[in-house]
Amino acid sequence: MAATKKTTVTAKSTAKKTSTDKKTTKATAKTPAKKVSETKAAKAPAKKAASAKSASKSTAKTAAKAPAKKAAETKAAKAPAKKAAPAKSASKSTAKTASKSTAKTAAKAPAKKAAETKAAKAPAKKAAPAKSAAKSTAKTAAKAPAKKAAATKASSKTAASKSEPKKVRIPKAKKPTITFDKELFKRSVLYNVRTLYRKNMDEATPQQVFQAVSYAIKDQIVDYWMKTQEAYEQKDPKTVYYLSMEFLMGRALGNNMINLMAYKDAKDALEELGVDINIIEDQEPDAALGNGGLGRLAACFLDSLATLGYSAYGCGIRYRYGMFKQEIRDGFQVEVPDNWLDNGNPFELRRPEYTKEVRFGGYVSVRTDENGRNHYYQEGYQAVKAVPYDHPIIGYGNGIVNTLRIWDAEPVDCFRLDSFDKGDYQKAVEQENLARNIVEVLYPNDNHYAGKELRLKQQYFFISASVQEAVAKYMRNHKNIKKFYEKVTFQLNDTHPTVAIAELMRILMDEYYLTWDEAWEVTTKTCAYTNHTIMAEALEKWPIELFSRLLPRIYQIVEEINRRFIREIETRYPGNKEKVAKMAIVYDGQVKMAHLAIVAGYSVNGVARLHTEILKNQELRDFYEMFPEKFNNKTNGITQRRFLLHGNPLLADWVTEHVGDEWITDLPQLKGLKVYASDKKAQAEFMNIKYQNKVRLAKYIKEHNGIDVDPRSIFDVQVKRLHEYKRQLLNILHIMYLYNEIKEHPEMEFYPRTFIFGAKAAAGYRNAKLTIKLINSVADVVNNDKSIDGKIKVVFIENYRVSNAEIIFAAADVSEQISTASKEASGTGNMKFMLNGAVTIGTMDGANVEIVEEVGEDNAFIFGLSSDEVIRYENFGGYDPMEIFNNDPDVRKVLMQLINGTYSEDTELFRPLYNSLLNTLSTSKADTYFILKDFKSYAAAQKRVEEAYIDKKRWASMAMLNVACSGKFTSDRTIKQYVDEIWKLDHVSL
Ligand code: NBG
Repeated sequence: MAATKKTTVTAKSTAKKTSTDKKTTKATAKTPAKKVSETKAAKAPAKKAASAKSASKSTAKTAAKAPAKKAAETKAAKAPAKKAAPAKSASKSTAKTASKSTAKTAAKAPAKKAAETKAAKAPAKKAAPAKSAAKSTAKTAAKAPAKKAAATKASSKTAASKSEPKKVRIPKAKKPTITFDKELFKRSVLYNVRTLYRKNMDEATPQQVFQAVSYAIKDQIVDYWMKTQEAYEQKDPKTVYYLSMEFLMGRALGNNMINLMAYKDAKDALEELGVDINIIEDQEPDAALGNGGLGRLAACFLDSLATLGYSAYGCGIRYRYGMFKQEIRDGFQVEVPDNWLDNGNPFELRRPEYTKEVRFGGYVSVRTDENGRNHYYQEGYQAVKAVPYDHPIIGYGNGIVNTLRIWDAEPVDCFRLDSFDKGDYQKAVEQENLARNIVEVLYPNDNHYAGKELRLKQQYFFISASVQEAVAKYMRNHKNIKKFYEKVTFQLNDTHPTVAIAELMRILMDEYYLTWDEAWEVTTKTCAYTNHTIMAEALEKWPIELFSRLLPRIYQIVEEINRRFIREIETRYPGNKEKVAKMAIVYDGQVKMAHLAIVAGYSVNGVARLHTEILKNQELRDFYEMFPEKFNNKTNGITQRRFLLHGNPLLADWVTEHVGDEWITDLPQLKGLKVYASDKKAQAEFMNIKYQNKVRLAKYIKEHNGIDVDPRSIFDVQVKRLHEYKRQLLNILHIMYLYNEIKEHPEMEFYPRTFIFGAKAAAGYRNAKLTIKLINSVADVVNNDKSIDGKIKVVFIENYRVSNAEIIFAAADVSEQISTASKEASGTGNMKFMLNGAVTIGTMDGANVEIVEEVGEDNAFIFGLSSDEVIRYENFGGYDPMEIFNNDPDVRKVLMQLINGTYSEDTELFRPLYNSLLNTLSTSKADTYFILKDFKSYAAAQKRVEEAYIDKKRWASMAMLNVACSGKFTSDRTIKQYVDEIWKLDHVSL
């Protein structure tokens, strides 16, 4: 049956319309010829192509690059053997060259080289950090506890099986498939500095050296990238497209070197060139194309997919400005644009040959063919060109290089004034503006739906391009579009990419002429949905008016999906109007994206066990009742390659010395550390490493905040997005309370503490921004009060992001995970802290529940209402914060200090926070997040933290057990579960 009989969107004359297909072909065919820069890019050697665009920006820095073409040619001629190979034959010669150069190095190599080559041949586990593997002490150490480890195995097994119904086996890399040529790398760096900047090493700025180093690394990546794609062509594995508005990648250089197993070699090489690798890494701006956990999860997933050897694309948007740069002025957050592409991006590759056209607005016209089938055409639309940029995603030590493909927008046609009549002129300007605006900036909202028109445009823009390309790629190698789902699966990262469902239906019906039922079968076997929140304000609901105006054909399809779904509800629950009202996709003037994703998705998953249970029993109860088989849990995870191996090299080496290096790709190996938790020597070593990391962070804080902190104090850290439900306010109110206590009882025992915060607030989120100001105001008072003898320090780290997070996690003693129970879907920071040996103080929320289950209640500090209690209060009432205010003098004192000038001369400044807790204005519910309710139990838990810390042995043991028990929380485990239970991908090795 054809899509819909009823054309709800104005169907105007169809006479003018030729075929849609023709138009697309024409547009694409025109494209390359016109774009000068594209042609240039295409001609330039691979490496240059990427920077072609930025190189053309003539700044002083790039002046040296200016004669790009010539430079490139000369370079090719002079370049070291490997590079000289002409671009075309490069792929063929890759294998040869690679093995040749290894052989050559080995032949030349004196003792040290030989050892490296040997290491390279040895099984993955030995090769990793060549140095430490070679240390015989390491070996003995690794062997020693083996027996003991076996003893603890039984008990740990039970713990694991409690939380993990199915044991996840992660395939191990059999042998290292990659080599890194250090000498070639050095030559390449020197060469790049010369050709890019006409400088010698000693003249180049750190930024220039960073560029040169990155291009040298990219050279070594490209061979593997091509080999991987060749292997995928041959083996034709099923591919997952991870569709996400956000990829919070952070920096690429260090991570790429780590995953090439080249970090230590590169570090030595740079040292030999007189350069400190840390300074070079610090030159790279974070790719902050995400807000928080959701975007960082996507980045960790890409790392794991490549490491485990699965064919995967990340698909997203190449925002010109990612997450804003946060500056703190006078204690307030100020948002500064983050021009992350300013110096060009050495790792990206522009791929104009995969350009797609995306259409907005206009109207749909219908034409019936001779067989009586309706055909739908979008007309009078505005179009924009989607041009992909590819970023390599390197698997750890296995030679697999997947792709993160992010789309840039360009105007469809170049501006040719002469050929435009008035109407065309107007349209051309509008299309130019559309292209300029659409990818301009990431909306800085975390867990919050803002309903902006441009946001919906962004969503459809990258989804249409990604789905078009996925279909086109499939059709290049397969004949039968009806079997698309056998080779392709789309994972929708939250509801943001949900238009993919209707877009796939559109392509299948309008371009491949499948019937509705055929298209529906393919679509519902292709799309799967992950829910990341139950926060009501985060749910995406688009007004019909906006949705249908912007995406007329897509809206028709959504309406038809809705019509059929309502019929299904009515069959199942005859006469039950309430069900329809609650479950319909289009209702009350709104398009509900979560409902669409659930109805069309073959899988619906939450991101931690508790969260999934809440979805099934509360938020999505009706849907669970109707489609129980779709619901499943995938507890989040994080990549240990970035958050331990790269972020905490001291601990990483220590761990390797004790349990070998298999943990890098098999994190549960860390359980071998359990036997050391009570070993005096190991405890001392471990705590010394923590101390070194605290010194490193203290130095960072001194440099960036000008505050002196004592690395011997307890580092108590809360870093995450600022949101009321995450309750940074609870933390700072408690600090105010402690400060009062110390002032009132100067003689009281108090172990010095440094409270560290880091958080960005959404630009328009008043209470969140005010909380930042409050933290800084308390810091001002407390840090400068000589009378408390430095017992408390409060630090707000400016511009919290992935790169400084790595340093912060490594240095933390205490991990603050204090969200209102039921509100934090999972959390992933909690896992990064745990992996780095911080002990959690937290509520039974999100993945905290599973963390406590792994590490044991004795090794965490749990407090506060349970999720059931919170939900009960929410549904049935019974909580009045005023009662606590009236009866608890400590709480009352702290709250009064918000409005009595203690922390601000302007006594009205913090009034909104005060009001949010007590609702003196009766405008909204008081203390929505149960801060006062949990205050006392939080304070008691903090007291227990202090007692535990004073007992050095106990603390060391707790911290070490946290590391030892963190194995479950690797994103490798999460991805393996997605692969086995949802996506059913085929494993590929090179
Ligand atoms: C966030 C949750 C976190 C969770 C991440 C990743 C959104 C909408 N959700 O608890 O708040 O860890 O997703 O799943 O950003």
